[in-house]
Amino acid sequence: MLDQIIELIEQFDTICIYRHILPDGDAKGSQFGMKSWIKNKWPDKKVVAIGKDTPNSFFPDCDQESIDFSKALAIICDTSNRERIDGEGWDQCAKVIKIDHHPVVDSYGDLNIVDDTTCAACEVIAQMFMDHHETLTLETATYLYCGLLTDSQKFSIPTVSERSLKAASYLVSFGVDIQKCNLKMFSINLKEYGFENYLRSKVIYKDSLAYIVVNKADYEKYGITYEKAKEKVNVMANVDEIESYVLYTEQPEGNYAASFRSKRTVLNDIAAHFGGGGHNFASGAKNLTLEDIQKANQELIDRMHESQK
Ligand SMILES: [Mn+2]
Repeated sequence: MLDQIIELIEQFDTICIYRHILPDGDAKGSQFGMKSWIKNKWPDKKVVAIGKDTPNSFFPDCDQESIDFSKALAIICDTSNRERIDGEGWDQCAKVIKIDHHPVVDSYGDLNIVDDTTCAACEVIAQMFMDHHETLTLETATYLYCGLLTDSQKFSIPTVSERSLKAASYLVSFGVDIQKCNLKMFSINLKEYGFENYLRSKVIYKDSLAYIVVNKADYEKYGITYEKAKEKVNVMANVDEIESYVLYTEQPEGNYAASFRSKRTVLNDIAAHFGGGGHNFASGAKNLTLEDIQKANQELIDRMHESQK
């Protein structure tokens, strides 16, 4: 598969690399991992990372260059459907490669490399590099490792396999500083720590479901952005009595974004009922009303009852 990517890269002088909106560690890790790999292997090519910058102390900013998209190759990482692609111009590019690990809903690429048995787009990329015996720079390996680390939630979710750990080991063989990556990806400041404690105090339990409804005024009081607040669903993770958990975050324009998580219960079809989607055990939806929240909670409880039968 890497051969096909290499063949396409060699046909173009400009390569635009995209990721999904509201990028997480895997989105940025796969984007900047690919950018750094291409830049190192083909130093004369113009390689641009495209997307709206979000504050992050680790990954670089995107590039602000004018591009003739019609003569460019687009590589789109970690993005299941075209609506979630961050940035413009990809659909004007001469060829499009999709590299992803979400269940297939939209094969928008000319070349689609998707493996939904992996836990990260960074894992898909690392597997290809490993199978191809690529020698990576420390920078490339570090970006990919950071993405794999975040999407696998520190190698703890059901999709983590022997292959994931082999990919991690391959990346680490290029000198990745494991502790530094862990701190860069998971350290929080005191403000966020206070907000997490506030969220924990707001948890509502119903059967094996836990959920939090957080309003704009609540996160703003802690100086937390909507994007950051939305990531905090994991304050309900790793509790024996909680099988499924949801964070409902009020959107700046009103209504709520839902982040659905579970240990072993498939939930992404429930997210789909509310216009969203994602992975089996980690999915999301937007624009839920307070009434939708009640409905979603009931569907989750019913699903857990069904799966216990
Ligand atoms: Mn991902």
